[in-house]
Amino acid sequence: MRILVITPTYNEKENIEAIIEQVLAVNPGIEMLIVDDNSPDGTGDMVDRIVESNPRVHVLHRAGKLGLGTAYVEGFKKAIEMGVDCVVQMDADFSHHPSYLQSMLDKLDEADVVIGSRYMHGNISVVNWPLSRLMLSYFANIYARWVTGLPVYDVTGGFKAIKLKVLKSINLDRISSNGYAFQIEMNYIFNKKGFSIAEVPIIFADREGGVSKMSRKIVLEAVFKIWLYRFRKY
Ligand SMILES: Nc1nc2c(ncn2[C@@H]2O[C@H](COP(=O)(O)OP(=O)(O)OP(=O)(O)O)[C@@H](O)[C@H]2O)c(=O)[nH]1
Ligand SMILES: [Mg+2]
Repeated sequence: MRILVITPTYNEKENIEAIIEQVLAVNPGIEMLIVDDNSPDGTGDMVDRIVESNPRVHVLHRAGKLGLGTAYVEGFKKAIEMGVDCVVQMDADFSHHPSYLQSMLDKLDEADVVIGSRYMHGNISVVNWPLSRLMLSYFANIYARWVTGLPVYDVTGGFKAIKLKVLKSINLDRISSNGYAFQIEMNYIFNKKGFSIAEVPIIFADREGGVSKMSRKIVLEAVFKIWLYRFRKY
């Protein structure tokens, strides 16, 4: 199976080399696509150097910080072009640990989409986050589940394995959200199109190096935009 792990980056120079190395070590079928938004810290140049010596690593450079959602959409289009079998969405900062990749890929035998889940069966498996951040995420998740009615424990999580046939069936240009709401919107579309979604438990740890890109704008987008999905044509 040919797997493309897509990782958007913005100022991840402290994590990028290690994450690439550890992801590729999981399984020889894995390739990586880094979507870098012209990170001022030079992450993109570091990735260029890795790409030169490693044919399993690919990169897309964008002109500036255009958001996580559009980075993934460009990555998905590239995955379709490459003709891989599935993609994995993964952050660069080790919150999504490479050690869970294989169990998520294995679970694709049973479902079209697999979410690495922080909140299964009422458990909370998040470590090292300040309580305020955990509360925000936990209640955002309950709220998003309530609004969308999605049968998923971790609706806002960004660690996902997705079969290519799922992405091919979606009009990627119709996706309207960019921050955390992007994760919810994607799940909404998967569910609406009748694809099966499974979850496997992960322990989510706070980022290892670098700084957070969380913003009020991203939270507000999620709070309001998710009401609109049911009225959209996908
Ligand atoms: N290409 C691109 N990547 C982004 C952008 N915003 C965030 N990222 C990357 O997306 C991944 C997840 O970012 P977020 O969860 O939004 O923010 P974060 O900085 O990880 O925040 P924490 O959850 O506190 O770690 C990381 O690998 C970031 O480098 C963006 O606008 N463009
Ligand atoms: Mg993070």
